[in-house]
Amino acid sequence: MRIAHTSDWHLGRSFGEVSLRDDQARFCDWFVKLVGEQGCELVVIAGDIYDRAIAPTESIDLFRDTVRRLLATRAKVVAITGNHDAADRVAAYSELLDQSGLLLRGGYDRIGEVIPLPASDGPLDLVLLPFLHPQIAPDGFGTDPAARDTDEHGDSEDVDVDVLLRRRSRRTHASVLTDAVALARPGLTCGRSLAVAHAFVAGGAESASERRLEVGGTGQVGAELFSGFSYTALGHLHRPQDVPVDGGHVRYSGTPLPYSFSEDHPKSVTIVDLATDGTCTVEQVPVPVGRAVHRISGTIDELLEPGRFPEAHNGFVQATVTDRETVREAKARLLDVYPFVVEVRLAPVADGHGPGPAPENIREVPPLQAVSSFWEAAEGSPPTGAVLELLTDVVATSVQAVEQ
Ligand SMILES: [Mn+2]
Repeated sequence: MRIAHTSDWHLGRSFGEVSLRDDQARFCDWFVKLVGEQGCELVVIAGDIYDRAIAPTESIDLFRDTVRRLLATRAKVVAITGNHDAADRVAAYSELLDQSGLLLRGGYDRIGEVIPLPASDGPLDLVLLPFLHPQIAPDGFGTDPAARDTDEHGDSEDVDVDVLLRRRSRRTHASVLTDAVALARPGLTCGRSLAVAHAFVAGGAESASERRLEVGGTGQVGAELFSGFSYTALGHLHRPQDVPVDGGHVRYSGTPLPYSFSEDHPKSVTIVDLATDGTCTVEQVPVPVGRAVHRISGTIDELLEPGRFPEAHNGFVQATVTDRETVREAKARLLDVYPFVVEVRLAPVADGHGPGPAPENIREVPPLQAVSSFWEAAEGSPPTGAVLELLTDVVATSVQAVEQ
């Protein structure tokens, strides 16, 4: 059977001040066509359907119309919620939607469920693992049983509030997801299985635009959690990539469009051919719509020179302006050449005469030298000529005023 795997649509997102509505709609058009042309039986959207918990109505409309058109190609659609989605809103009607061919899951309600999916070439066991927030897990979920026994001192009938709170605070993304997978495993019967999850699996490469699950790596889960599933369709990381694991194929499809300047890699969706014995082949299909991201750097004259950065004219641009003098209206001027310049950074290049080593005691630095160092750090070169005269004057006057 053939599966189209995608994730992190982030419908409703903007790039800087530029709305991505039209690009996202164009992606959806292209994707529906691809699914039809490729004869995909199943479409997988692995979380972060929307960018925000309260999605704009135009994004909700776009998702509904896209799903309707996907179902019209006779594919089934499975989607889970990610950390950006409000699980209880997005998955509110999941029971009713099952009848339509859209299997949508969010939150803890249906964890442990294995959905038997009859494909044209045989059965498939489907396990949907939406993003699970550890702190809202049901009691007893995601808690190490050994720790639970110590907490309770053998008395499981009467657990006090402190114990419950302690237990709750000990939960992690790994612990709740481990429990979720463990609940589902006994239901796997047919030898071909697909897991869909939204998580930061250890070994994956991050971009700048994923909202961190936790600080300091505790949000990560081990890839071995998914070993034994024929294919694991992941969402969360925005770069398309395989995650190495023994016994199975674990993969991030990445986003359909770049959502930060760190995402200068080509965007794609993944087409998976999953054989009845569970072996799979994977093809990355480039997404032909949307704007690429470009980081360009130079003096304002270099940046404005026609044909200097031709590939950047149509893309989202982060421009670093390296002039040592102040550049006025940099963004407005750059907009003439790069209509989608989103970010302008002023980073004057120093001329090699650095401010010298930091003094041991800042109070020993003569005031004029301190001001000159600051000027050089801000402007890229030490003050000279009229500027130096003016600064000398101002410093002398100020010193006099302080001493009086
Ligand atoms: Mn995301």
